[in-house]
Amino acid sequence: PQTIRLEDYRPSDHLIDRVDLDIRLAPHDTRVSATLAVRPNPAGVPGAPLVLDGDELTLLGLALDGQALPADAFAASPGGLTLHAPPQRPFTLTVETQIDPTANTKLMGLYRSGGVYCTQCEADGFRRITYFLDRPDVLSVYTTRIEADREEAPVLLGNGDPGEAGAVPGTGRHFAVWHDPHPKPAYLFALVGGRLDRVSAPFTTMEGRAVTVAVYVEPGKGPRADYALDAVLRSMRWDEAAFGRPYDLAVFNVVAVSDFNMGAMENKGLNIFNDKYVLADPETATDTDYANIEAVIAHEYFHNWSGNRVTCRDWFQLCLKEGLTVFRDQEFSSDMRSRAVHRIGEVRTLRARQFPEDAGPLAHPVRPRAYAEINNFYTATVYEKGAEIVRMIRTLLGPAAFRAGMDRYFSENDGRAATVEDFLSAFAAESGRDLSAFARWYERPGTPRVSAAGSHDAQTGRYTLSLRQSLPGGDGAPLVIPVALGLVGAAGPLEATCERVRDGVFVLEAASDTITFAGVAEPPVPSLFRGFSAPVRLEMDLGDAERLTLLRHDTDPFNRWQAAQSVAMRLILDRATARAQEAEGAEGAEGAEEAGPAAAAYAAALGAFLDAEALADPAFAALVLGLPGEGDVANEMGRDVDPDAIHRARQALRRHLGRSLRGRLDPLRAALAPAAGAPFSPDAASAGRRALANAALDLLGIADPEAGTQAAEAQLAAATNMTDRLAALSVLAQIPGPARERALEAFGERYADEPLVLDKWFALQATIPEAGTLERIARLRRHPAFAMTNPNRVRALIGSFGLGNPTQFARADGAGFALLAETVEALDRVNPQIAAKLLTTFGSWRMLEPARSSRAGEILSRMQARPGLSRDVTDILARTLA
Ligand code: HT7
Ligand code: ZN
Repeated sequence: PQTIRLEDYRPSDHLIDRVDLDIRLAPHDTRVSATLAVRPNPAGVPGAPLVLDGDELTLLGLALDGQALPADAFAASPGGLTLHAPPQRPFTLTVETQIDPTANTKLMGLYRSGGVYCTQCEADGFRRITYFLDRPDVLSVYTTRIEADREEAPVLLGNGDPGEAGAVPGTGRHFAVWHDPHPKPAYLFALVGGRLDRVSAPFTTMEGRAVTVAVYVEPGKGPRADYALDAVLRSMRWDEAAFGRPYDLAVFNVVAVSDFNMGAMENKGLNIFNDKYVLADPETATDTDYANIEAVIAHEYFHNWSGNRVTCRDWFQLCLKEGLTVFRDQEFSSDMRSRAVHRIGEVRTLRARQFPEDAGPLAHPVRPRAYAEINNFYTATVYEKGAEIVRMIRTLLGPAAFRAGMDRYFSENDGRAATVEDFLSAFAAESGRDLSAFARWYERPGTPRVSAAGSHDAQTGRYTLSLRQSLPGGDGAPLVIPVALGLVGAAGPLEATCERVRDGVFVLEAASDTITFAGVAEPPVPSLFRGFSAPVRLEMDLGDAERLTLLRHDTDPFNRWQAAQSVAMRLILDRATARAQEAEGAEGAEGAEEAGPAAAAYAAALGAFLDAEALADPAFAALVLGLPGEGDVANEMGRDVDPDAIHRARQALRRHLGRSLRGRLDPLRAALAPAAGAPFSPDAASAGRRALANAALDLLGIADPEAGTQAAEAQLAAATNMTDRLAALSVLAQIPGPARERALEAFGERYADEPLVLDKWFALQATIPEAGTLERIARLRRHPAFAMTNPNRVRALIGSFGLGNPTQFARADGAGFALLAETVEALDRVNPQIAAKLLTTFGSWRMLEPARSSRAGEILSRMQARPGLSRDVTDILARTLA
């Protein structure tokens, strides 16, 4: 496939100021009439042909200034339309196309989901509706007339504000006109037509504008949209308070559809959502679902400024809107919930998704320099590492200069298609700082390592800390790394001074540097990268006792959690590598799991922590109790990974922890249980109590499977909400036997008509770390609710297997790889974007021990030899195998 490069960017030769669309919806034969007000771009090449993008379009008519064009004046194909010699003045072009929304299983452009017409135009879906300059730096004012059968689609929605609407006499059809006064790129275009229920609420902006906010869902599901509606209202108020950004239209509509390639889409005034991120009630949604809905609603709403009012010049600047908007939604969620708990969650996601991406063959800079298929660049690196870069800017500049820089960025670029340079220059102007070295964060792939070493001089009371940064494959120029830090003593935080530390932050700008603290009376434990102040890997030779001092006494909750994680990580790694060396002999030897003093000290520290703090902050306590995931351990190893050895080692530590804490688990669960008859609330405090109670149940399940089974069965029977029900089912799913099979079957029957709940059921079963899981998946693929055409189902059953079941996905016999590969090949014919995403589960294949990695390599190479693969899959395959 053709490679598109950042360095080749040049402005469009033409601009389109206005777009008038007339879209007549019909299941197989939708007609689109587009009238485009075109003019030559003064910044383009004079006399250039007009080259419009298209994708699978059928051209029915073409006129210039109302006159049909002679056949030799243009060339048209399903993939594009070229006017050889367009006028050198403004003109109108009217294009008629025909499309089939029902046949559109790629879910890009105009398609039908559960009988509802909807669109997805980012990144390049608008060209599947009509021929267009489908690039983000061509901004137009859109007026859209939508027409449909009134029975089939009583609700007709478009971008902007509603205008004229009414019947088309004598046809059973009706129409609605929508006008969006804000110029926008085509990727923000949207329409919806269908039978939908609506919940709504009024909102008045800080400027006094009256707005009607509405959420549209499948008929009968209105009550499940209340939480999402409330989340919109809270997002609107928060963006005013935190960033001074008001809403700018009379309506803000959100529509939930069941077939959607990603989470949601920020189309101007008409956000379209995967229904997973809208629908919630206690019976069907977990606390995680509620939190995700709040976050995704906020994210899409915040795009109204960071993405829509200020858009991207080209797709290389994707992080400009996505990284910034993730940062904004993370801040919102932190304000709505516990900041410390949320930060830990953000970092867990970053380490689980972005770090492996950055360490493998799909690594790329936050601002990539080249792509073959842009849809493959909606990645954890662009989104999550992009957000970390914004957070580092705030840490470096401080909150006041950061806010001033954001204000300047929005006002200088309002209505423009901007670049990363525009973003940085706003902060440079407000702070007076040169950010050119900092800009390297956008250009460098890979996770930097920072190694630290300290020494204490008891006589002078000085503590010297040396820091060294490295980035494998980098050009040597150092990154600018904010290191939030402090010193902790045996009995609590130490008051020490260092003139190079301002507001608790030292900025590491050189390859290595040394700083000295004065007034340090005792040997301190350094607490580095507090709050995870930079997306790096920290290497420091701290002992377990020092780490457990941080768990007890650090003032920074993130590093308290990190301390417990680091101790657990070392214990698992030691055991996993010892086991791998011992080879097969240790298999299943549960009796041989004598813990050793280090594991005992770890468990004792967690016990003391629980006694002192569990009930004061249950959400935080639940996180401290959690061990690093098997994927985290694999990433830490980096090479020769044997997932079975990691699994056994982690299970052994879990079991040891559970047995050590056994006496505390039942009282803890009892203390956290809600009062009888108390109503369910999804708020963070209630969710935190459920999280800790369920962490205790999980430990009970591994420490004492019999008692765990009984407790889980009782919880499953008595639960009043999906969080507790699913947690109980998850515990049972880990314990082979009839109780598990009974519970799974009953759950499947109970929720047979609830696809979003069945997704949890599919995912749970796909992640059972047992050899029989492959057979189970084969059975579930034949389940009536499973469909290759629905991305949520595929992600739940197959994606969860690839991402969440390392021992079975990376089975030594290659059967797990084969299952993934077969699914990717079949899916590629239906929905290449989702097929390519699924294929990225192979991203860490080179980290595996030689036998497993050669199996994976063979399977990938075999797939590469198949003819007819999509560009999406071809691109991921080529990069994965490179
Ligand atoms: N900006 C949105 C991206 C998106 C998307 C991209 C490719 C294919 C389908 C898609 N659906 C949504 C989502 C967001 O980050 O807000
Ligand atoms: Zn986004």
